[in-house]
Amino acid sequence: MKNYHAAHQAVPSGTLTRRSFLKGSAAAAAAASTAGLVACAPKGPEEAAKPAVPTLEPVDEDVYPGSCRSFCNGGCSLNLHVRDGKLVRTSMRKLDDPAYNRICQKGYTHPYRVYSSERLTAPLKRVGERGAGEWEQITWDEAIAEIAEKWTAITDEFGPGAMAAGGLTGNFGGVGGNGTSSIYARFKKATGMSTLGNAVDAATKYVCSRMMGASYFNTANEPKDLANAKTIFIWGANPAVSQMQVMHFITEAHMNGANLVTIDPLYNANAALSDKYVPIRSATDGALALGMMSVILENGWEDVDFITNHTVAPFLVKPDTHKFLRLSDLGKAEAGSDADVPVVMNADGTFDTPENIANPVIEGTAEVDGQTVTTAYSLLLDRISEWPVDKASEATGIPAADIEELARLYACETPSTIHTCFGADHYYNGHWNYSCMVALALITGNVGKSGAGIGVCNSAGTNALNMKAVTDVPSPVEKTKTVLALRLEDAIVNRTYNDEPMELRGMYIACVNPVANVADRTKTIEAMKALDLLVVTDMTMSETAEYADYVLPCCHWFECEDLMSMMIMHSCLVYQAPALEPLGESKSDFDIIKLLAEALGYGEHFQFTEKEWIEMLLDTDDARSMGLSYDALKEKGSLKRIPTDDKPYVFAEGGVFPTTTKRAAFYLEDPKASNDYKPAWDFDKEYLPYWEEALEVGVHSPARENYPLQLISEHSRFRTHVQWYDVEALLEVDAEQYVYIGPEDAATYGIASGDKVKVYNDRGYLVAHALVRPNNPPGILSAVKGWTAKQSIDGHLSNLGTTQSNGFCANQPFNDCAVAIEKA
Ligand SMILES: Nc1nc2c(c(=O)[nH]1)N[C@H]1C(S)=C(S)[C@@H](COP(=O)(O)OP(=O)(O)OC[C@H]3O[C@@H](n4cnc5c(=O)[nH]c(N)nc54)[C@H](O)[C@@H]3O)O[C@H]1N2
Ligand SMILES: Nc1nc2c(c(=O)[nH]1)N[C@H]1C(S)=C(S)[C@@H](COP(=O)(O)OP(=O)(O)OC[C@H]3O[C@@H](n4cnc5c(=O)[nH]c(N)nc54)[C@H](O)[C@@H]3O)O[C@H]1N2
Ligand SMILES: [Mo]
Repeated sequence: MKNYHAAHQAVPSGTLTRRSFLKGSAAAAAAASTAGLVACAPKGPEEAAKPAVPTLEPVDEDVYPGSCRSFCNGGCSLNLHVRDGKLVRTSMRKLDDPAYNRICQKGYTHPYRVYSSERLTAPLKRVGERGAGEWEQITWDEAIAEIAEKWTAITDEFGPGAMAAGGLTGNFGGVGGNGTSSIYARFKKATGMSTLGNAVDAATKYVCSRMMGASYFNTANEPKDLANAKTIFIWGANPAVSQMQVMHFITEAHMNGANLVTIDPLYNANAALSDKYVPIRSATDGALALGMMSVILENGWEDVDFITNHTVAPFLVKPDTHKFLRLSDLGKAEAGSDADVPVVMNADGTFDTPENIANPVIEGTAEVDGQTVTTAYSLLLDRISEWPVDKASEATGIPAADIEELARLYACETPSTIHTCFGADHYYNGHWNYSCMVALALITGNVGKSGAGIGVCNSAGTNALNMKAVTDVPSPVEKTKTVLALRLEDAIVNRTYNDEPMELRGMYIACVNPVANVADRTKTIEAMKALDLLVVTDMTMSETAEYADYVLPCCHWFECEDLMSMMIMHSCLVYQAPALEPLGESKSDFDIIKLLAEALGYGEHFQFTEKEWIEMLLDTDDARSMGLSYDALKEKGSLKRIPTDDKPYVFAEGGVFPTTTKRAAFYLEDPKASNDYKPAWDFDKEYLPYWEEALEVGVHSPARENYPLQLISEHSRFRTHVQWYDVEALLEVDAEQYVYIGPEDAATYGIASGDKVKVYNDRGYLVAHALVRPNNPPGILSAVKGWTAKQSIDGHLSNLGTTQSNGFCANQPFNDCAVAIEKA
């Protein structure tokens, strides 16, 4: 194994003083101007007479369609250029929708990954202590037989749920990867395994779906629809890094006159491009949205028609149960029946269903059966009235006049889009932040139309895929269990979950790397060590594989056939041809699952080829109507899967939401937690948009006493999480992980660029070189995640995060992380 730690220490880092920088830049400028002169000099006759550059002999190469499958959400289509069976380069392959034709530096550097010296080429069995790095090479037959024997011993004693399956961003392929339509999903059902619930990015999706009724990642319009926005708020996202394909549309919209605002505690590339940068105090986004709503209502900028006809505003809330008044309360339907819909009130005080009352009352109360019912909108107005602009200003650190201007822009210069991802999500109060932001979108009618929206798009909009391929298999359990990654210590070490005994004895891990990514890494490692059986399938020796009993080598994405179907940044299905032979003895995940299924006694349910799997998935009327077939995909490489011609997909178009009432809900009559882990749930905070401070980094947090600084994790421009860590070309431009610190904090703590610093709290530490940069305001450190322990000087970024999470939402609060810093 290579040790990049040694390599990067040789790189002179952060030693640039202002003086040497000036000297260097003067020299560079001189060189540039000389070069410029040469290039621009008029050509003399001799120059002009020179023969043209000789044309190159055409090379004999095959070009296959490929799909980049990590979950950066890009889902790019690639051409794989293969000579003599070797991948020599990758290039952009045109997508079926040309609006999305672009790839990134990661897509261009795959040959480095395919032929990385880090690739695993044979099955390995642990021979030393867990994590000691002592392995014996074994055959596939031995590996599968031994794993199956140990697996069966566990499930025979403790039941099918004692084995759990993990998967996340490694490969979102819909055939052999971790996509919802993959053979892995069928395997989980067939075996009755538990699922390792990753608890990442949970707040945004949970709130957007509970308020607007969509599934995971599916409440924004198709990215190219950003062209139709008049105002775009980049609010809790870093598209310049983490949604690179979308950044193109944001930039283009801005060049065509759209207002662009970035709301972020850190100054970054999005902020530099924007008309207005709003440095917000971390995790106070909910308070900002509430303050903006106050301003909007004071000025009458709300969209009354949208509120009345497309939200729950006119529904009447019963004080005792928090539920809506329904036909059954009026004796006109059987309680709980489909006909028992919420009623609204007419100006004359009568009640009926919304279809029968054209302009229902949205504000006020009424007496029904001796109790006072209140419209949901009045309850929202009460909540907003708790947040006058001055209070919001105090909470967020944003001047009141700026909040007023943000409110005006967002509500008046419409349609407005909130481009968000997980910036305000990765906090204990993440879902409350988003509950207020979604309410803001709803009261201004900035959802359900072109140029508007909030959330992340999966461009799903269709039922193109036949999920029977996944679900049509018997399961030994009634319902599979989910074990939150946040609760591994409970489940594995303490053997309790939800205050009940729990037996989680083994794990099968593919496409995920919990040791590197789950908060509080020390606890994750303890949990991995306490398992009876840990099997990891990966391309390289991940930090989780280091603790495994068996490591199975999977092939690279281009060495097997697949279909990328879960797309966020474009609208196409992307085909992967099996362009290369699997390296060494590596096998596709598809084949590995089939081998395991066979050995565990489920083989009869896994008798498919990749081609047959894709054909099963595309066996739907939607797919046929859009011409989606295996042969067409193979020929073109990608096919559009949105039946809207050239019109971009718009979520909840016309204000028709995929909820039972078809309305968006800023009031929830029956708030449900995102998970079944039941610590004390506080329902009072869940009915209406709500905000309170973050757990550790809130200004009043007790954690601040010992740990006065916040640590924000940045995602890497050059990696998707850990993937691409072994690409030498990228390591040349991105040689090490820094701790970024603002000039004020650097002065306070006596830290200069290039100093080795230790960032720490009770949970652990990270040692890295500091880089002083003005992007970081006082009180906020940041570091890019995705660097492996071996690439770090000492410690790990994931040592620092807390697993204390909001019970209702169960998201990992990566940025709700209080730390201190000192020179190491
Ligand atoms: N401190 C901190 N921690 C964080 C975050 C943060 O901001 N700060 N962000 C969090 C977020 S948002 C996320 S989504 C998670 C991501 O966490 P993970 O999904 O665990 O990310 P990776 O470490 O890249 O792990 C993916 C693994 O899949 C492997 N892999 C790739 N392709 C294949 C394949 O075809 N087959 C198999 N079997 N394996 C494959 C890769 O080699 C890699 O080891 O991290 C979270 N962790
Ligand atoms: N190149 C690349 N692309 C990726 C990934 C990757 O690792 N590399 N990971 C993928 C994955 S799994 C995910 S989840 C997405 C993540 O996509 P994003 O959510 O866009 O993730 P980040 O790049 O961390 O950007 C979050 C932004 O929110 C800001 N922020 C932090 N705290 C707050 C806050 O309290 N309020 C506000 N308003 N802003 C805040 C941060 O400074 C940062 O600029 O990216 C995906 N795309
Ligand atoms: Mo993520």
